[in-house]
Amino acid sequence: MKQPITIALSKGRILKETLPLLEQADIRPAEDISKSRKLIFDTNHEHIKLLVIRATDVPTYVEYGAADMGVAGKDVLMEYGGTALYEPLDLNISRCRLMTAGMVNAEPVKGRLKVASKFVNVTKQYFAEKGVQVDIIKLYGAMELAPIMGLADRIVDIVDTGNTLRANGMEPLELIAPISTRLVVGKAAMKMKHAQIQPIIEQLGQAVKAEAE
Ligand code: PRT
Ligand code: MG
Repeated sequence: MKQPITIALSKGRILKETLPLLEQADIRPAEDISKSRKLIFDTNHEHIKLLVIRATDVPTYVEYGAADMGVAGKDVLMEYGGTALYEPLDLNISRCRLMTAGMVNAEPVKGRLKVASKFVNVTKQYFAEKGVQVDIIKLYGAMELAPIMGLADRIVDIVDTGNTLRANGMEPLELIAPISTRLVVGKAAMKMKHAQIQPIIEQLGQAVKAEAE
């Protein structure tokens, strides 16, 4: 009997790009995830189950062993922090950049810089490493609104084409990190379920390579 493996997937845009990679690695959900309200899915392998959860919850499930492996954006993993997860594979999907941004033609800031973001840990670390003192304002969405309304001088957010920033009179300023989606594995799972996990990592690695060609 194979040991059971649970893979936690980030729903939303990452999920759409993850499913074709899983398919190439011969892992297929037993039913159409997009047409279901379920959170747990059987697959074509009796021992493999998929969870479909919020991206920010993926590292938590994997760290505590409630899932053995997971798929999440590097931005989410950086914000989660810690060393509890192995990151054996860059899936090379949902690529984007984590950046600072501000209003075009902004007045020079007097006093401490106010920075709005949902990535408060990453923001804190980035400005601390630069030796810049900032006040960080936690938001849960629509970061672009904060400088327009005078809530913050800068934001830290995901940028892809830059269209969202431009549409709101803003511009990208500094690159914090290039972002892509990663496969993560829990430390306990890697040890206890290595025989089941290693082939999945290898097959996903092949799928990523095939995509790049
Ligand atoms: O919706 P929810 O709050 O649950 O989560 P979410 O919006 O973070 O999830 P989702 O499905 O949007 O996926 C987010 C993950 O996809 C991130 O963690 C990144 O790893 C990755 N990713 C890749 C992106 C983008 N590209 C992206 N463009 N995540 C968000 N965006 C947003 C960005 O926040 C901004 O509003 O798109 C806008 C910028 O895009 P451009 O093209 O206008 O620059
Ligand atoms: Mg979203």
